[in-house]
Amino acid sequence: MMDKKIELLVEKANEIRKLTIQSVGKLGVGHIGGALSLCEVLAVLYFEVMNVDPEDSGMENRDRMVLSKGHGGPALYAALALKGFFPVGELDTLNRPGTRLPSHCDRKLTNGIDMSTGSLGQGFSAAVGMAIAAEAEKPYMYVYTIIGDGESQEGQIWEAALCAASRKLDNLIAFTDYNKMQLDGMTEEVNGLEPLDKKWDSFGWHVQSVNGHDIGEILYAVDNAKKFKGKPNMIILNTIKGKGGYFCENMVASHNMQITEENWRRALDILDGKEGI
Ligand SMILES: Cc1ncc(C[n+]2csc(CCOP(=O)(O)OP(=O)(O)O)c2C)c(N)n1
Ligand SMILES: [Mg+2]
Repeated sequence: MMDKKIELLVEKANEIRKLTIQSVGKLGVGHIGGALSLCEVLAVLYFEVMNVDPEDSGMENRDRMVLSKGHGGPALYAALALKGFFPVGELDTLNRPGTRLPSHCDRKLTNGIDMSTGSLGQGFSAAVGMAIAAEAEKPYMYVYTIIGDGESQEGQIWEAALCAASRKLDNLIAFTDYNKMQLDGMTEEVNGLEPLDKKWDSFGWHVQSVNGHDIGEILYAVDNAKKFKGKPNMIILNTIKGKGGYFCENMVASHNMQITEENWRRALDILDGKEGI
């Protein structure tokens, strides 16, 4: 029998996935692939792990989260809305004029967003900076951050990685969304990262590698990371770009694609078990 906690988180990930497909689908275009690979980790972070309070989104002692691959914003917005940071109905304003939910994260616009991101590499550096500040002032706080695999080709990622390791930032828990695809191709063909786990290890990080769509594995890895002292943590999430969207799953073209009404409505039916693929 599935553990009750895991069952609930699987359900949350499913809700995040459906709301992401719906909001990007209603807009008709967007970064659907790299949003859908994040649903499970966001469910774990926002519905189990992180100390955040939607009633007091600026609370001093909250954990911080930086979605460094800021184009995954739509999935993060779905998680924040479900958590209660703003009404779920507001997701329908995604990336429209006057919205508080632009396609890339903006901390000045959106309740619950800790860092503005979109320029690849920068969010990760900001997260390292937050962890340095937290270490000095708030030893109980954790900083979580998610980078992409294509994003990992940025030199800035590795500068920040060096800094975090040299300062032994064990309050930093980073994830790589290792969906093996970037904007215009397979990551290994564009500028390969393998062996990715060994690279992080040799940079002085505590590394774990899990199935990024398995809630139990993610939970276990975060728990391990919290117990580990003396090194920053990298959890490599082996994921599938476009996971759960029949029209975009495992497709490079899912990076930023047009979506028809039939696409998104049918995808929701399939996820609800009303129809086969
Ligand atoms: C500095 C910088 N260069 C280029 C881009 C354009 N860009 C946005 S997403 C992306 C691909 C990122 O790939 P990956 O990190 O694998 O994310 P995924 O698409 O898998 O979510 C690129 C090149 C950017 N946002 N910032
Ligand atoms: Mg990728």
